[in-house]
Amino acid sequence: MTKITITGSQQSGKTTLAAKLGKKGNVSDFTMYDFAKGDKIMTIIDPTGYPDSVKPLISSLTLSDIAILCVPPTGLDAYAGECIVCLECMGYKHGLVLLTKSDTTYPQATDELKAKLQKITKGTVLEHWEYMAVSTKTFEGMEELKEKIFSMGETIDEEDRKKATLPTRIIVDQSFNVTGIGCVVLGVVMQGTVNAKDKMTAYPTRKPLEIRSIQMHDVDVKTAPNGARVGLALKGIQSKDIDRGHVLSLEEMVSENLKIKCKLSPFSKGFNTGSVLHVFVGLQSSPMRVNSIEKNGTMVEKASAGNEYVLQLIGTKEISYSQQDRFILTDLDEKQRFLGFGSL
Ligand SMILES: Nc1nc2c(ncn2[C@@H]2O[C@H](COP(=O)(O)OP(=O)(O)OP(=O)(O)O)[C@@H](O)[C@H]2O)c(=O)[nH]1
Ligand SMILES: [Mg+2]
Repeated sequence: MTKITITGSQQSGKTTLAAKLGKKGNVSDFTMYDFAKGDKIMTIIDPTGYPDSVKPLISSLTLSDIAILCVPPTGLDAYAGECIVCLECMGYKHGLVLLTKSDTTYPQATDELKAKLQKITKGTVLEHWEYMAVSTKTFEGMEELKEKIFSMGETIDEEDRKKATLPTRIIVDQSFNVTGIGCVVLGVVMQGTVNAKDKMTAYPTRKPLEIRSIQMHDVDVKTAPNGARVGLALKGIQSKDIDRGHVLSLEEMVSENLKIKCKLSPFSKGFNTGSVLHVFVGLQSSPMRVNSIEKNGTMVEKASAGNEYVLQLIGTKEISYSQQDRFILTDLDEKQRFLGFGSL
């Protein structure tokens, strides 16, 4: 079960591509498209609320395994540049660069664009991503693209199997009430395995619950592995008490404030003590004030591009996280909004 986020330049054919790959399903500030044929199942996410907001981009990528960066013959725009910084901050492992609208250009120009992009992305997570030329008009490259996604999906499933015995964590992206069933949530098993009758807790609210039943792509199952997109009917909790971003887990840390080690992107403007950042973890986010910045044990006033610091951040909203989570730091007032990332 492969989950893919489509990012890239504006008007590069992202939405057209998503609609060609799957059937339109759930719509919010990101739109899901589903494809299922035998055991080949994929969900394609189009973060339509981006670039207005960075949240749908981070959320879609968090819920996915593969990122696709679409670049049309006209090249990268500022938003595709920002998507690259985002992928770099997230340490995104699997992805593809698609040279879209190939029907409107020539093979030589496509090769030149590829060489240019490879130069720009050298030293980033995109460095070893494969390039493919596609057209949703002539269908050039579309079959190869699907095959590529499924073969990458097999590698990812293999990696997921290794994480199946870790403590179960599920990120919720939707919750609603179904008459006669009660609270139902949709989300992704990020780690471990979920079974019917499991007792878990919703974080950051710390509300206990029980898994009543599980569905994967509308089919009832008793258990769902790491990597699966699931629908869960829950017992002991009401849909008003659980929301997008909540984590179902056995144990998470919960706090309003954070002390994290962080690395700033070379493409950020940096920030000062007293600045207000928007910190993302999973599908949660919180505005936080920079209380202190420490560099090699010494307090400093400013954090600058490319460097590492220890930050003390003060927030007013509880967020939940665990030891291995990555925090994404953003400044929503800047043109390029991604500042860097942090860890505990
Ligand atoms: N010639 C050609 N046109 C395409 C192709 N794919 C998309 N288009 C056209 O390009 C325009 C933009 O397509 P969208 O799919 O909306 O692109 P998008 O990246 O989702 O656009 P935004 O969400 O606004 O950034 C539309 O007019 C499409 O019909 C293609 O492969 N070839
Ligand atoms: Mg679009």
